[in-house]
Amino acid sequence: TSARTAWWRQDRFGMFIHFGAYSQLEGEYRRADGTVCRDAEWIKRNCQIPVDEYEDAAQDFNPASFDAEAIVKAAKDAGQRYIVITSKHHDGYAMWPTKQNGWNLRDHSSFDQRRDILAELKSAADAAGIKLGFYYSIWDWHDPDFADPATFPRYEKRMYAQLKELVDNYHPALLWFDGEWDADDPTNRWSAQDGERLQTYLHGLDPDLITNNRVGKRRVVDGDYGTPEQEIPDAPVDGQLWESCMTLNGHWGFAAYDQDWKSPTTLTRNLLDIASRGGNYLLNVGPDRLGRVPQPSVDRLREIGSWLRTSGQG
Ligand code: FUL
Repeated sequence: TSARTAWWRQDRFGMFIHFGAYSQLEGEYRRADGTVCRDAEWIKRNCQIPVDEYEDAAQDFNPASFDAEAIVKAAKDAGQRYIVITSKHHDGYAMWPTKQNGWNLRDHSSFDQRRDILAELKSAADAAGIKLGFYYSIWDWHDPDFADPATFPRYEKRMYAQLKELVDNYHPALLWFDGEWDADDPTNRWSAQDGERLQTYLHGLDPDLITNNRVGKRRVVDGDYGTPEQEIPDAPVDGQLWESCMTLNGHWGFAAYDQDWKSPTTLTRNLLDIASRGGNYLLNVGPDRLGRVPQPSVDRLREIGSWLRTSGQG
């Protein structure tokens, strides 16, 4: 275990935030024939929303109520010590004013053009002594150069440029990669070597940057830690560091119809269970179209925090 991961190993408990253009739909896509298809951050693909319709929805996206200080406070009250927010999910929509394309919250939305939610979150987190990291999907459904092996190098160049923007402009402590798997997409050819090259590049930009294993092929040697999803492994694999990421209800992105919230008892037990096995716990919130964290999420975070405080762990 290296010095690089020292803070992360100590922090143990973090907040995941899934927020993007999909949040505008709040989990529901109404087709022209009146039928409704439901999903969260996967809604574009799983409900087969045509590109122009998805782009139209993003044009209306106006998360005016996004409140970085309130989010950081909710994390802090819960006993969470780091935050990882989606800077770009599989839909390719960038949540910062990237210069690599126009498919981003600054150039393709109804949001106040002076605002930058990643910058807001960074300064609120810094002020509270909370570390900030960014989720970044390698898989991209929107960029036309992604799916064709002949043009993939052009996509990859833009991806490197986007990551440089993120590192240089926001100084994240961690990058949480995703979407490296083959899924059912034969054009998704991200290889172990691609991952190693990216990792080397990132450490050239900032040697302290922590990355998860999805930067490569989820091998023990890929990135700094393993990423079990919605599960608590019995034991660490080969002594590898690990972090279980989990949802508070059944979805990562906001889904208005999903009111199936886990109980504070379950959530607190999960934290203890994970910590006792030497892992980290990354617990997700999905803000609504206006950028507000759902009240049931805030309530549960507060309950976990109050348990930690009364039991002397906080
Ligand atoms: C998965 C993604 O496909 C989900 O949308 C979510 O981001 C989860 C944390 O990782 O692989």
